[in-house]
This record gives sequence, structure tokens and C-alpha cells, in this order.
Amino acid sequence: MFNLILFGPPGSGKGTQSDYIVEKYGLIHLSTGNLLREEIAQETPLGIEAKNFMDNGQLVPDEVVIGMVDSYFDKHEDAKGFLFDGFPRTVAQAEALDKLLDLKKTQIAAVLALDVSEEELIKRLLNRGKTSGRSDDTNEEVIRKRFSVYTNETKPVAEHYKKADKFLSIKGEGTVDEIFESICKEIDKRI
Ligand code: B4P
Repeated sequence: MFNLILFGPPGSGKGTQSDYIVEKYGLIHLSTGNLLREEIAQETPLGIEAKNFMDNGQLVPDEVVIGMVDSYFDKHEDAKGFLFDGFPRTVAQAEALDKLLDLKKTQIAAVLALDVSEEELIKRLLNRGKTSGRSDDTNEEVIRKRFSVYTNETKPVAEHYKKADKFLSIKGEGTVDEIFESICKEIDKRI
């Protein structure tokens, strides 16, 4: 199995680049944001619980997200690899992922981190909010809250993977094609 994590702040382009990566490398796309939005759309108990957190710019509790990832992983046992998009977002999630991958006798090949300035991120998210209907993108206060959650809870995840020598920073500004090219160069060195 060849597993990658796409890492970065809200609006850094994880979802955008994931579509290209999974198509080119035949990986299974595991986006916790997309899985949560599907639960919300279907009004499941998990979705109803998650919506309050997401609308306020907070993270959904670890046990909810980890359970969801576990069952998605089990549904794709014959995958040739996974692209984790927006997961892990806390150190507890990273440790749970390590255990899960250990059990499956596989590991993370690399963490690709998209580096984008905060002003550019706010511009992108407010712009997406105009068309996506995503309630967490329309209010600048909620967007700023998501950044502070990212700084406090998600940035420490970078340290977890730096210690394991798996963390790579990639310039996340420029055209979608330019960024994809930089990502492919790193993947091709490791696949
Ligand atoms: P996510 O769905 O993961 O989304 P995101 O971080 O907001 O955005 P992403 O980085 O994917 O940006 P995109 O490509 O769309 O999370 C949403 C929420 O779900 C979280 O706040 C949290 O509440 C919850 N959640 C998810 N995972 C969780 C977890 N593991 N634990 C707990 N809670 C969790 O790009 C953004 C915009 O920029 C788009 O409009 C795009 O078109 C544009 N764009 C992309 N690349 C561009 C470029 N190069 N130039 C200009 N614009 C660009």
C-alpha cells in the first residue's frame, strides 16, 4: 500500500489537489470533511452532531472522526493506497491512524503540507462560500476561528510527522496545475 497525507490549513487546496492526485495515482480518497458533509446531508445522528461543530469553526470530536475513518478503511480493504485529506487534524487522530496502519501492516509514505498565507486563505474561503453553500465559509469570524483551531490543534500534528521524517512543505500558492506539478515531483520520488 502507498499512503499519503495531504495537510494544510482550511482553504489551502487539499480538496482541490486531492481530486487530481487520486486520479493520477489510483489512490482511495479519504476526506473526513466530505464524509462529514455526506452525514449532514443524510441527516444521520452523526451528521446532526457534527454540523454544530462545523458551523462554529470547531473540530468534530476525535472519537467520532476516528470511528468514521476506521469503517471507511474497512470498506476498502483491497485499496492500493489511501490519500488522507483533512485527516489527521489532532495528535490523537495521528496516533489513532498510526495504530490503524500498523494493524494493516502498512504506513504513511509522506505528509505533503500545502503552505499558503492567511490573507490568501481568507480570500479563497469567502469566495468559495459565495457558491458552495457551505455555512462554515460565509462568515469571516467563523473562518478566523477555524484558523485559530488549526494553529492550536492541527499544527502540532506536523511535529508528529517531522519527528518521523515524513513531513514535506509544498508552496500552495500559484495555479492549481503548478501546485499539482510540485506535488507529483515529491510523490514520484517515493512511489
Ligand atoms: P475540510 O472539508 O477538510 O475543508 P477545508 O480545510 O476547509 O478546505 P480545503 O483545504 O480542502 O480547501 P479546497 O481545496 O476546497 O474541512 C471542513 C470542516 O470539517 C473543518 O473545519 C472541521 O469542522 C471538519 N473536519 C474535517 N475533517 C476533520 C477531522 N479530521 N477532525 C475534526 N473535524 C474535521 O480549496 C478552498 C478554495 O480555494 C476552493 O474554492 C478552491 O477552488 C480554491 N483554490 C484551491 N486551490 C487554489 C489555487 N491554487 N488558487 C486559487 N484558489 C484555489
